[in-house]
Amino acid sequence: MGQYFQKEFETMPVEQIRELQSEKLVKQVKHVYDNVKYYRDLMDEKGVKPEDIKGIDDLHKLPFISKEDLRKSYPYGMLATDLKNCVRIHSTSGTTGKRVIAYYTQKDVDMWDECCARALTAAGAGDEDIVQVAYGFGLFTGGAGLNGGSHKLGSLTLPMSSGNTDRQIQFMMDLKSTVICCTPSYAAYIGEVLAEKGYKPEDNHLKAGIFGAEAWTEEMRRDIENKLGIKAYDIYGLTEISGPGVAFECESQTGMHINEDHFVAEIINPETGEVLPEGEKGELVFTALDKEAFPMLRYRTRDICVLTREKCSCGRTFIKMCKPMGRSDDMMIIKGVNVFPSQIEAVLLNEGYAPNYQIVVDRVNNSDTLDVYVEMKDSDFSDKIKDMTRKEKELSGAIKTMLGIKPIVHLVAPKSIARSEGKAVRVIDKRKRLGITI
Ligand code: DLL
Repeated sequence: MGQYFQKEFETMPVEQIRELQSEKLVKQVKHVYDNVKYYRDLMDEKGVKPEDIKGIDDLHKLPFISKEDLRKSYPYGMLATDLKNCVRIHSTSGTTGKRVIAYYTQKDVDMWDECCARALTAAGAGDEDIVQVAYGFGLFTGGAGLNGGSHKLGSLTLPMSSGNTDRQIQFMMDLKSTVICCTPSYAAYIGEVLAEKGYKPEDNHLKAGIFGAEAWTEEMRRDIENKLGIKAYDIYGLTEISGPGVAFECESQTGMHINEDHFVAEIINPETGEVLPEGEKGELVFTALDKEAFPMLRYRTRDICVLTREKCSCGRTFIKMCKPMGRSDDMMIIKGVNVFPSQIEAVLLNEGYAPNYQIVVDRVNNSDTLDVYVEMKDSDFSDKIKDMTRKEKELSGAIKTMLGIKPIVHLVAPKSIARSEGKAVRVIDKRKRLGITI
């Protein structure tokens, strides 16, 4: 294979990549300092001026941006250009339910689409392929990103969005899709439904799948590959840094190449902020070098990861990140949605419940489940099943409004949830038994 979408960048000698990054960083810092008051204040507070940043070796001098900063600067505080230059937004949920809104100029969208086209090309796609995009479309970046990448490549693009599995399968079979893009859990589910319908893996025309947005294991990779008869590739990204395609896997399936001509990655100690040497485990931090509208400098992803720069058999020179190994905050990803326990707690309090609750997350038949056990106050406790069921439904609806996903709520007797003497165990993530750590 050895196919590249933009060979000159993807195989650029490491020294040259660093020069390119340095050149871009100097310009980008000036752009941000001049146009984003919020970040200018952070720099001033730290006593750093744009002139202090002469290249990539000075990156560590810049202040970090955290999700909290994005929440504080909501909705326009991080915007670095006139709104009239922006052509699109995408969004993700934030810690207190306040969403992070990312803005894109046309140039930003083009750069992002190219990153996704690189990922598709690395998975063997080209203009003769039929790419079924079964990530969600809308505020989520999954659908739009892979859709844009597939267009850049000239593939025939099926903008299916997620869900409606019968229709997915009908299009996949009738139009002979060759590449599918969706979350790994949805891919596994599609595989199951195909088998239930009596299809064998060789009956479909798929050759590759591009799966990401949530944690998945090597076992799950093998399961999906067997069920669909394909090669399964990982893809990583986050809304703040553009979306999918920040990093992507090549045929060697040994970690994801970070698109280093656009993004600089660092690993830091999440407690101290100190930059760690290559090969050490810590929090992944990204600096976007080319973004015009929403230019993140040293954004703390909270993803725990390791970076390695080894010669790759695919010929790409970009550094590789391992699969994210967990998070340095308490964010969970459930059915592809970012969920913080504090969001659920906020709903409970708002609905008049005491904050005695437990969240149980699991993965059953390759699909995430969310159960919330909520203790009732003596005054609310009723022996009428009808009353209890109604209350459970109401609470489930209120949580769905906040998160976008519907939990099963179980109202339980007063004082029945174990009290803890230390940190309360609010979350039981049973997916850990499957090796899934996010
Ligand atoms: O999930 C972007 C995306 C869409 C990536 C489609 C890949 C495919 P957010 O909703 O902002 O963006 O969530 C970002 O998801 O910080 C990670 O914790 C997690 N994540 C993304 N990709 C992977 C992956 C999209 N391949 C957060 N493996 C990130 C594990 C992933 N976790």
